[in-house]
Amino acid sequence: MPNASNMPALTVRAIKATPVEVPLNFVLGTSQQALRRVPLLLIDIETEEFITGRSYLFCYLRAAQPAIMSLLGEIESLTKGEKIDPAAFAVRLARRFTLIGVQGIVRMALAGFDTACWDALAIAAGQPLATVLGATIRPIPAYNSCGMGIKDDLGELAAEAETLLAMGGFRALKIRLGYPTLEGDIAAVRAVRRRVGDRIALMVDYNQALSFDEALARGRALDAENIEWLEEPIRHDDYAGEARLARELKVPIQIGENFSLPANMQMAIEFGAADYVMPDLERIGGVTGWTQAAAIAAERNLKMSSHLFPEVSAHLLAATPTCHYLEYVDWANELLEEPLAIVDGNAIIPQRPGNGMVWNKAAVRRYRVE
Ligand code: SMN
Ligand code: MG
Repeated sequence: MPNASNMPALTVRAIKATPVEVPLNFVLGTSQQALRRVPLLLIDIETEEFITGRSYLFCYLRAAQPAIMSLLGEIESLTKGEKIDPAAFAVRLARRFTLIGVQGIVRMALAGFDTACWDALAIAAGQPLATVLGATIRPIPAYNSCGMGIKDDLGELAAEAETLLAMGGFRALKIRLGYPTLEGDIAAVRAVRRRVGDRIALMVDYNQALSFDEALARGRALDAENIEWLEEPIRHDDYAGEARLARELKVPIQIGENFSLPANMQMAIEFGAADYVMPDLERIGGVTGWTQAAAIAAERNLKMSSHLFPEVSAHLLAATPTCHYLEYVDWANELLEEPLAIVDGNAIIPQRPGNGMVWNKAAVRRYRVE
């Protein structure tokens, strides 16, 4: 992991946060909720050296946007005038937020700040983020995670699968499960499989919908369906339950979008709760947290994928020894001057300095919320 002491010196001048809400091109019908629009928070860290670092957060709820903005204001007052050093900031800010706790929206604000700091450093170094992290730029295998929500009409689901695969030559996609019955889940998987053929990897995601017994029954049925992974079948923090499922089932258990900081991932791994892991940039602790998580996964030889934030995650997966799959979503495309490109099912890491994200001002104006 590079350290900021041998990186260009940059000084925090201001943190700007812009709340937007973007409509999704494909409704995301999870077992918990159908997402039609997503509230994002665009972050710009301005420096005395006139370099700006960028990141964005997914706020889940509109109500979380002003709360996270307010926390970023607090982070600004704690770092203004200081030299950007993400590892040192992480330690100092964690101490400053110990009493409220560094989970939930506090964690998201800290991760957004960390990620934008790394962008500024990489821009100042004149290198893509992946290169600054010591990686060689290469295409990153991706699956299309847009849409594929729970649908009454399985013909429509199969048709959506075809559309999504064609978007960038994808060879993998994720189906949201948690239909009222086991038979409903299997029917959905088979409808998609029949349409896309045997060579496409299909992941399935329950978003924590099942009890342990239901998960065991549905997992056994899925064992026969050639599934790439079974994601969050039960409560995300029931590590003992997930470990039993991982032992009983052939289909690999995938968790990680709810790991809050690398320590949480470490604990899950010690339980044997996961065959694969997929940390989320804003929950694992930004670029700093991700690189620590990648080292933990490498030590255990566990395949590691990403959750959302494909633009930054592509760089991070290039620097992840056990890199598995990038989760592709198109949510930020309209907001970016140059959206992440997918070619033959791989994410193409841009050669531009930094993480490559520059806001499209007209789109930001269009989707800005107050
Ligand atoms: C997911 C969770 C929350 C928002 C969007 C998508 C889902 C995933 O669990 O893994 O893509
Ligand atoms: Mg998921």
